[in-house]
Amino acid sequence: MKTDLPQSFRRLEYRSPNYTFGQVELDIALDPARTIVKSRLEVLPGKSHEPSAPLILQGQELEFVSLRINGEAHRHFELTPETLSIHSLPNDGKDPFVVEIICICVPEKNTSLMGLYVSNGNFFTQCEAEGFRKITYFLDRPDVMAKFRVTLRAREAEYPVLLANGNLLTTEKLPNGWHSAIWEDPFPKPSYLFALVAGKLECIEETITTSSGARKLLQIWVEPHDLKKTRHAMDSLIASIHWDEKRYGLELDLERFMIVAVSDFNMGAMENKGLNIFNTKYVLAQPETATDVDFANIESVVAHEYFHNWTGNRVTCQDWFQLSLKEGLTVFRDQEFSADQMGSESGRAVKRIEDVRTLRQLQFPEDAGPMAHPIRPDEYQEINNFYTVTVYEKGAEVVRMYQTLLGVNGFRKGMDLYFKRHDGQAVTCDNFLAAMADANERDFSQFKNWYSQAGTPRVKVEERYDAAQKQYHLTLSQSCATSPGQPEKKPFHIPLKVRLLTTANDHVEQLLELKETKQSWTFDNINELPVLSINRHFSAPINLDFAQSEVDLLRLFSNDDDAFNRWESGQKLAMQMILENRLPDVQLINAYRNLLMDPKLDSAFKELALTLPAETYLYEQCACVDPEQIYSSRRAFRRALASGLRLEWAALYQQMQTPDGFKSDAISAGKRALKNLALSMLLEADAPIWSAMAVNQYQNADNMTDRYAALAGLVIHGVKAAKECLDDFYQRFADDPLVVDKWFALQSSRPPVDGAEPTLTDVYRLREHEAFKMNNPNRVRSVIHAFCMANPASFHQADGSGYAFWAEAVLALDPINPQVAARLARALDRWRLFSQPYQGKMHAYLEEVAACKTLSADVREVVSKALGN
Ligand code: B3K
Ligand code: ZN
Repeated sequence: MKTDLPQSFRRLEYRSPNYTFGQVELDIALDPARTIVKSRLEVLPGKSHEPSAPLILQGQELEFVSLRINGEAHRHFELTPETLSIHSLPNDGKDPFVVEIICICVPEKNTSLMGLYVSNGNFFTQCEAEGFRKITYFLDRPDVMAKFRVTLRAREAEYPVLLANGNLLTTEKLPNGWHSAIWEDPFPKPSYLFALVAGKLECIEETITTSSGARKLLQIWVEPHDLKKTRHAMDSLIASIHWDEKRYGLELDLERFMIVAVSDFNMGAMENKGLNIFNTKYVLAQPETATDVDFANIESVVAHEYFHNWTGNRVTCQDWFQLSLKEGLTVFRDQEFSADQMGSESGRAVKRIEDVRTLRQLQFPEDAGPMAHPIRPDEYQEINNFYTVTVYEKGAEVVRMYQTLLGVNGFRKGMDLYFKRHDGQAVTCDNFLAAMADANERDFSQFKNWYSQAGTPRVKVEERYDAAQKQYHLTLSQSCATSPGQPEKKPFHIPLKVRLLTTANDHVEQLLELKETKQSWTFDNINELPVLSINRHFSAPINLDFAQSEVDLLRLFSNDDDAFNRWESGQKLAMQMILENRLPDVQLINAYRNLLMDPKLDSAFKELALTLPAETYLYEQCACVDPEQIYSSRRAFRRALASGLRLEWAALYQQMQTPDGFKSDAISAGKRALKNLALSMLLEADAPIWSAMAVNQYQNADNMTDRYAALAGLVIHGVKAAKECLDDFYQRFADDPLVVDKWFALQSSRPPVDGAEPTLTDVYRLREHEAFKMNNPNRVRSVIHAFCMANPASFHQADGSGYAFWAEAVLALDPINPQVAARLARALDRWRLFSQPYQGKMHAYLEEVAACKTLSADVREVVSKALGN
């Protein structure tokens, strides 16, 4: 009987496979309308093989042509839309046998961008998590690791370049204008790391020598007109390779490493073995077209994908529930890499602050909402929905906590043991934890709760100072709200860095390990009432419940030697005042002034310290969100900062100029960030006075950071000249899709402006623009996602118009690209947190989407979980 209930996959139902593969040979004749895939699979019985078990291969949207076993046509099989089940295997499948399959797929019709597809006339693949099954029938699961040899064939005039994983063995000219290339990957890999690329591409290349003295060829492949924008990505790749050798002793294991850029891509990039495929957004950069943030993102995504070569590819995941094993660890590695590239201690703090901001803005809401899941989920309906900020960013925080508990050297010992034990294997998060524990002889049994429990823990702080005994008593208690399917939580193992700040400056930082529900510590020889600095450097991903006085917070904001906590205290002060609808008082304005004018502090740090907590983070502090109230209270606070410090902003705007031509280093980027904040603050305070200066910056900038910041200032502050500059911007950059994306995104993410028409009116207009394309994910994200997910003040309208737009967009996108639609579907996750009429309207539109009978599994899971079904 067919049931309409969605299928759930459960972690505890993992079974090792009945069969596995030895050598895999693929022969792929590429044609957009009809690609013929021939596979030859050496099948072996799996470790726990059940005799006479059928061989069940996954396959989707394939046209089956033929099946042979050991060279003979085989007729004992069954086809469903998802599987090919083969019965009557030679000797009940107890001995190795060879399966040969021929099937056909249609890349030009593939708009989901999973499997084999066409973009700008070239072929690309995306196989993680389950895209390989759209190319051929296979054991498409990460614990089946096989050696691949791939023959690619295509018409040479249209597809002169043919790339696949590993090393190029031969190329050959074929009859009728076709040619072929044979690639072999020496390392066994799961199917999700398979990749091929074919088309009219060119590359820049470099040869480098790695630590063992081996020569390696590095290539970055792009469309010919983009070659001039690849230098930064190449430099980032070289820096990543050297960093991994130095920090972890991990060397590049292939003779050749390639990155290819594609403009139609569901996410940022993909770590296919030796053939990384990237969204153009994370490869192409030149100062004229990319901002400082783009440059930094490219560096970190290039590093991330490269680091996967060891953490993900050499050691991979047993099943998809273990995704954080590779993603959390690799994000941690790329964060550490980027921090090291900053070149200074305060630069490291800047990177840490940025990462924590992301965590709080995106992951904390997820962890408190209907899609909350542990970093190692227990259940999913569609794995693509679990490439989440929890698995990635909270996963990285969990890895960071090992390093906090063990020290950098202890962590390295754990990594060494992990590779020694598991190189070439598909393993679990438990294996990683065991390596960390065993290498350091530590008991991490309680630490496992970070893998099994969702939700952001809350740590309550109580303090008491005993002047007579010169003792300071600290009591910490932890709790964690319930999560879907998790009514009770066990206590977490929480590392907290603390320091007691005194005038004598005589207490040093300590690491406390909170393991009980409630635990106390006594500090002796404390000669005066100290100010507590806790969770320094954000040593644990928690919320603090600590009624620290505003006087103490101000002291920390002005003096804490931990730059992260200095920033943190300022954020807390601002947050409290905004939530209470207060404006900054004289003391706070003075503290901001001192910080801004302190010559010892990094400009980038100053910019972060003066940036207010995001609206979505403020929402999470409320029992019942009134989005308009939060927006106006935050905006009023900002306006007060702008006008209270207008002399300083004007002075900084001049001081932070970088007149000697564009430089991309962190110091120069920090100056630009602070200068552009100053510009935005001046416009906030007195737009009519400063708009000419902003227009001037827009017109004369020699780099995109400055040009875009000026344009954004004009648009956001509703300056009349904005329209003309927006038109000019489009004209200038109309042939550069990544810049056109910025143009769209800026307009879609504009907050409400007094007297101007609502942003949504613009968004409807943008959707009709000649350059808008519903099947290009970057373009869709720059218009639709930017409005629904990065513009809370315009999205949440009391008349529900934003939600109506959302529902229509989700339903329109779903048949084209379920992954991109499902991401958008999550915009209403937190509906229960809102006041009326917002809450009721969101609920109604969620129901409307859920009522659609033909939803993809991706969107179905998101909306049904949001509705609590
Ligand atoms: N591993 C890929 C993400 C694949 C997403 C599939 N839906 C990129 C990364 O994390 O490096
Ligand atoms: Zn990754």
